[in-house]
Amino acid sequence: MTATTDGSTGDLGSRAPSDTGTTTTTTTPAAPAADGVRDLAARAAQRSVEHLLSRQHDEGWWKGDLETNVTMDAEDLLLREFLGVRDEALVTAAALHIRGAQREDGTWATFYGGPGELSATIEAYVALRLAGDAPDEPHMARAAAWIRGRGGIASARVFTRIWLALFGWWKWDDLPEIPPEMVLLPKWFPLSIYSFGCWARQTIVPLTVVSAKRPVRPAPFRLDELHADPARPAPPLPLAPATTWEGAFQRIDRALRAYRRVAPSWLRGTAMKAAARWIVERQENDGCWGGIQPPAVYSLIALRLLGYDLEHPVMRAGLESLDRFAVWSDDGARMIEACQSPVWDTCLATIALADAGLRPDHPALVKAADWMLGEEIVRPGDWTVRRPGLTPGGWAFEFHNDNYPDIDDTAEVILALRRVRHPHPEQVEAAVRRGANWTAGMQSRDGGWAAFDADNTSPFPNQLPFCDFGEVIDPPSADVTAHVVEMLAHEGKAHHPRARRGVAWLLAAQEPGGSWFGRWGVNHVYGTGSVVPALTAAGLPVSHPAIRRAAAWLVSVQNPDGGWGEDLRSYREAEWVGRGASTASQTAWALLALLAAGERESEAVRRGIEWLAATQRPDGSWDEPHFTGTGFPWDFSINYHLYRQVFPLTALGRYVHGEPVVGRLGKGA
Ligand code: R19
Repeated sequence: MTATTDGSTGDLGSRAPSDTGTTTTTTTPAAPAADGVRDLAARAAQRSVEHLLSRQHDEGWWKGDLETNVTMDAEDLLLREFLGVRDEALVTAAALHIRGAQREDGTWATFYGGPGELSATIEAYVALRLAGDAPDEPHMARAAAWIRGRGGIASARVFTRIWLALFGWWKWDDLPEIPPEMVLLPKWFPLSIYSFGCWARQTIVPLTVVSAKRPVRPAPFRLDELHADPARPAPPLPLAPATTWEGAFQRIDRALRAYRRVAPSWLRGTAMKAAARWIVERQENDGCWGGIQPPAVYSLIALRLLGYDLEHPVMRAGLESLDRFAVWSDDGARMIEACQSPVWDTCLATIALADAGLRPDHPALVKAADWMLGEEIVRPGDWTVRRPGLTPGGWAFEFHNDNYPDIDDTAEVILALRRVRHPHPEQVEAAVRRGANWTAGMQSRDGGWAAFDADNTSPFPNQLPFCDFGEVIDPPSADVTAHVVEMLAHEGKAHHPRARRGVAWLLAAQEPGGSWFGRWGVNHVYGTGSVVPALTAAGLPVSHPAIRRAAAWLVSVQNPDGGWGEDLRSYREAEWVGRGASTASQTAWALLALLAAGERESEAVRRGIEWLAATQRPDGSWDEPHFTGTGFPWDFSINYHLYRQVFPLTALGRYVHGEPVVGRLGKGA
């Protein structure tokens, strides 16, 4: 650990509050009455800075655990069982984690405090049976009874039923078709693999092979207890009218089943070879696929079915990479991360520390900048399908994901690099220029920005009966568009037509209540916390009606305790929008918006700051059991363990020192 704090308060106070006015937002000097709160905030920020510095890795990066749900752990065990590489120590450690996450009613949820979730509960139950837990043990019997009450395996998502089909616990015939010939469709064709979001594409390509091969490994036990009524199978669902999309796609699925029996073997063979090539070409140099766990597990199964043995370098590297998604805790439990967030955590931590007043040439910031510079991706990826002429230059979220740099990370890394005074400014300048240019070029036709692709907005993938879980396309979102607009503004490009179209996109996306939807964070508090600072950085006056409505909305949903929180149920039920138990990260997002909106002296901000100070632990950290990150709205939620540290620090820093100055360390500074 670097822990390069020099321990002096001077470090934090290097920017006097009086010189922190920005070129685009007004910051009022602290009123005398607020001085007590300012001192409180400054002390909380100081403790937080020290905590964050102590958690920087020697190589310059930060990485908090990325906690999701037990389907990751269950699928890891199922994969090893399927491939025949079961390891007793791993099974024991994973089972310990899975058992620890079960709730009183026998279920597993997919986020803290969430309702029992059928597919997760089935997968966790099966994993525990693999680990040797017997069906008549009370915790297992409770789970099985609950599963049966919800319709049993037949009611689970497609992914879960595929896992079960691999062991003969479900029939392949009762799964939607997903033909490998899809891989051969031209890039412009509806339902080409490039019409899917990159995470779905990387998952679906290997799954086409798996579903064509329909492998069944003999199961080590039966799972009769998970069927609602084994004697009476559920009647087939009636077809929707052929004139509806749903009905049309149901008929396509039927046609594909018929096709399966007559598919010319040369075509199938060609398609599977193309799929294998596509998969192998996309393996990252550390052995993983796309830096995320789901494509890796299915790619390993697909390649195994295509004849790759376990000793093949591709398979060995793939299996070894899976071990790096494991987080071990002191009690011997092993949790699998869906994905790892070092680039995201590092740029957010850099911004937090800089906005808290850490000297721009502080060794910790220079080290972080050096590490980020080394992570720049300068080779083309799958995004070139939609933007063939664009020069590469961007950042991914993970350690290894060169094929899929993302727009969100690239924008935030640029915002972070610009806050550091680097000994080689020309290096920073060149990387930032490439990144800003690439990001601008990834704008979608409608003026917004998505996470990984441009114009990934086809309505067809969502209609496939196969796609019943999460998001399968990557359309522009308010949070990513906001981060890009903020970055372009800080690069002095607020008047560039692309930035102006981005601003117009954001203004049009504001909800009637004044908030913005949060695609990659929970939920409207995240959207609004992202958009307001972007709009003011882009030059909108704080008196603009959109900013006023946003600020009023935030004030209206502040909790009586002074914090903000938004329950994940907000993705489903309108009455939860903006409502939920206060959390550190969500309180910080609301404060970032209110501070950008010129509300520094307001009662709402003062109470929010006091909430952050009061809930901080003595070591400078915050606790946050609630999941405030979003993988897919409602279906896949993330607890980013560093969010609770970086966002409160950013908010406290901006409260004490004012808004970041646009282009402060920009060109030549
Ligand atoms: C902002 C930065 N971001 C824009 C990047 C956030 C990355 C979040 C982590 C993603 O991890 C994943 C991705 C995909 C899956 C899936 C999955 C679901 C459906 C299909 Br079809 C394919 C895959 C399951 O778990 C995942 C985790 C914050």
